[in-house]
Amino acid sequence: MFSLFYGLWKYMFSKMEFHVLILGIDKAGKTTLLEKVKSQYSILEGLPPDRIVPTVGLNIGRVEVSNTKLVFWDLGGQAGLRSIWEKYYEEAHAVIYVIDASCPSRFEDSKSALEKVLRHEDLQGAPLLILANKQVHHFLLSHPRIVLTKRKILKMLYQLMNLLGIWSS
Ligand SMILES: Nc1nc2c(ncn2[C@@H]2O[C@H](COP(=O)(O)OP(=O)(O)O)[C@@H](O)[C@H]2O)c(=O)[nH]1
Ligand SMILES: [Mg+2]
Repeated sequence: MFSLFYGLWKYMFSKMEFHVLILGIDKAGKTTLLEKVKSQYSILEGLPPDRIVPTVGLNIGRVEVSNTKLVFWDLGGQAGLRSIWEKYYEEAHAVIYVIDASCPSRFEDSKSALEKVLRHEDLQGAPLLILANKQVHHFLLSHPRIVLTKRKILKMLYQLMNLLGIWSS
């Protein structure tokens, strides 16, 4: 009887946990995005942009938003590392696909990597959020800077929570 009540109590009060994959080709801005989300939502400081190095394995970020645990998996995007992505698909609840909007010469590479992601059977039905990163306004072109503002991060997480069915718009 105790275990029945304990199970029910755990079910009612444990926080839901979702796994979110951050994918995209190298240098799209995936790790920068993760660090921004971390600095916004956890007590741990995110890494400043100048201390972010190319990702070889996996970066993990855990945050709590509105009583929900979000676990972000940021994977390396170099061509030789993309075959690892699919190992995470089965356990992923959603995908954020990051594109470097300031680099048209790599759009084709980014597109074909995304098409491969979309074709994979383990991701069928999983929500996809595409982030066109590094959109710099023309008046900022002479002073490129990180444009992932707090407002944009909040908007992105809001959309993600909607896609996951946690909030409805
Ligand atoms: N201007 C600008 N640069 C960015 C932005 N996000 C990332 N970067 C830069 O793009 C480079 C690659 O970023 P990184 O997060 O390592 O990309 P990843 O390989 O996809 O993880 C770094 O020099 C970042 O500082 C952004 O929103 N605006
Ligand atoms: Mg990275």
